[in-house]
This record gives sequence, structure tokens and C-alpha cells, in this order.
Amino acid sequence: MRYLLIFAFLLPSVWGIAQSTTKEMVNALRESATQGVMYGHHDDTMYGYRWKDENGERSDTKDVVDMYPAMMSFELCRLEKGLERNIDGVSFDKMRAAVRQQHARGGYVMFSWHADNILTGKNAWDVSNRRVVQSVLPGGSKADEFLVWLDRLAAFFMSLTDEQGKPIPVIFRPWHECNGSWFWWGKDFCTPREYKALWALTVKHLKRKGVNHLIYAYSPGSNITSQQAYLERYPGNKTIAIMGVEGYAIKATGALADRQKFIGRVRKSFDVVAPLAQKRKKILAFTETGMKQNTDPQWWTQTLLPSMEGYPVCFLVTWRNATNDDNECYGIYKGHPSEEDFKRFAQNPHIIFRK
Ligand code: BMA
Repeated sequence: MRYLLIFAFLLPSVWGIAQSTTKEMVNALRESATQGVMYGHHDDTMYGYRWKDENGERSDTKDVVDMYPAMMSFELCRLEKGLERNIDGVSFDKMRAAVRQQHARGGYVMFSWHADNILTGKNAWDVSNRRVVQSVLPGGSKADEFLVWLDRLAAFFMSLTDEQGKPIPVIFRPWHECNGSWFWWGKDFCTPREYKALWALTVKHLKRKGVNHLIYAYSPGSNITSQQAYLERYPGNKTIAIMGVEGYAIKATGALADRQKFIGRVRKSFDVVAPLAQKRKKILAFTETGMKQNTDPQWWTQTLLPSMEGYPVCFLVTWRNATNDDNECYGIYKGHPSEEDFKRFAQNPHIIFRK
């Protein structure tokens, strides 16, 4: 009985703390957006160009500018299956420690989730079966199993606490790039209604498991050309706090035409999404970007910066620097042809890092 009473007393207070920290974080992100754009990088301290498994302090970004990204993005794929390491070999224990470190340095964390295909057992890109979303929704053949997957995510999120045991609020950006058809939740494989039901199920179940310290980001993909297209699968104002835009530069050489193409595409997306975010009082973010096979030595100041100028972008996230795959390196690293330009970019008072 006594324990029950203590439990009953604790429950609302933990919930309350989670709620207020989440609100505080949203306010802090809003405030930060008035100061500039936070630089972000996927898996920044987990591994980098030609290195992995170091002590959690190393960072390709830090190697170049002696500062960490203010936003770090991490990937949950395979956590749903109860594995110890994610799709890119990152241990979830290390990830948890990295979240604490990033929080301690006043930075933020965002999670993506390339959830495996529950019907075929293959990865998120396996679209051989077109009915995966339907199978996880209530009444579907995989509905119960999917809840177990969500339980595993919930347990991980609940373990993200600071030294005092307080939940660390983090951003969760599931079911991304839904305007394409390369993931099993892509637009050819579910209706807008089913897609929204997938979101609702995810959020509801995590909440049921006590996860109240998540800030949700909607990130439908690149090349957004109309508000209608952006909102077609929008999970709703109650759920979403962050409205994301994506855009990559592939094989940018530094030629004017390349630069203008990228800048034009990204600005078009921001032209559509920025007014929507403002009207709905949402945070605007460049949730995935970067340069692939990029030899433009001035990409950061001459392409990336002009693509965001004039929009209240809160943060940008460059995708990962894979250890041994030069085609999967989107951020900066020592020795990259744009290293000097990245240093200039980082000196811009409106680009925010963390010490
Ligand atoms: C994708 C690619 C994959 C990676 C996945 C999750 O965009 O970078 O190589 O496994 O993200 O991080």
C-alpha cells in the first residue's frame, strides 16, 4: 500500500517534469531560432570519416572547428528488434551516454527511425510488400508485434535521463520522407489516412508507456512545391512541434549552375513551409541536408548558407560521415576540400555550435 501511494505520488510528478522540460525545450528552440541556425550532424560522436569506436568525445566536426554540433541526430533502427547495436553498428548504450553528454553541454538530440519491415524481416527500404503499414495498424496481422517494437523504443526513451534522473527531452522524427516511395511507409504504400493512423498509433502508444518527453518532428522529404502537398500527410498540430524540410546536394562541383539548382530547390521548400510553420507557431528546421560526393570547396558559405538565408530556421542536420564509405559522407571532416570554408561558415555569428 505504502509503495502504491509513493508510486501514485511519483507518477504525476515524473509526468509533470517531462511535460515541463518538453515545454522548456520548445521555448528554448524558439528562442534559439531568433539568434541563428544550430548546426547539426548525424552520429557526430559515434563514428566518423575513417574512425569508429572511440571514447565518445571524438567528432569530425570538432576536429575541424573545435566545437561540437549544437544538434546531434541518432538512429534507432534495430532497437525495435531488441538488438544492442543499430543498423550502422552503433551501440544503444553508447548512444544513451552520448545523449547525456550532449545534454550536459547544452546541446540537443534528434532521433530518426528507419524501422525494419515487420512483414518481411528485411530493412526499411524493402518495399516488396505494399501492405506493411496496414499490417501494423489495429486489427492488422502484425499489430501486436508492432506494439512490442514500440515498447522497446519506449523503454529506451525512458532511460534517457540526466544525472538527477530527470528525463532529457529529445526530438523524435519517425516516418520521414513519406512523400517518396522508398520506405515501407512511403506514399505509394499507404493512404494519407493510414499514414496518419501510423503516427497516431506511435505517439499514443509511447505516451501510454509513460514517454512524455518527446518533441515530434514531421519531415516529409525534399522538393516540397505546395502547401497542400506538405500537409497531405501532416499528423496534426497537437502532435507536431517541428516542421522539417530536407534537401541534399549530390555531386556538387562548385559550378554556378549546381549551386543555383540546390539553392533554388531548398528555398522553394522553405517558401512553402516557412509560412505554414509561422501560422501554426511551429519550429522550422532543415532536418536533413549535406553534400554527397561533393567537391565544391565553398559549399558551406556559397550554397548552404544562401539556401537558408531569410528563413527562421532553428537547426540544420547534415547526414552521417560513414567510416569507410566516401559516398556516405555528408558532414565536414579533416582533409575534406571544403574544410577551410566550413571554418568560415562556423565563424558566422548566426551559426550555432556547442563547446
Ligand atoms: C541512410 C543511410 C544508411 C543508414 C541510414 C540510417 O540515410 O545513410 O546508410 O544506415 O540512413 O542511419
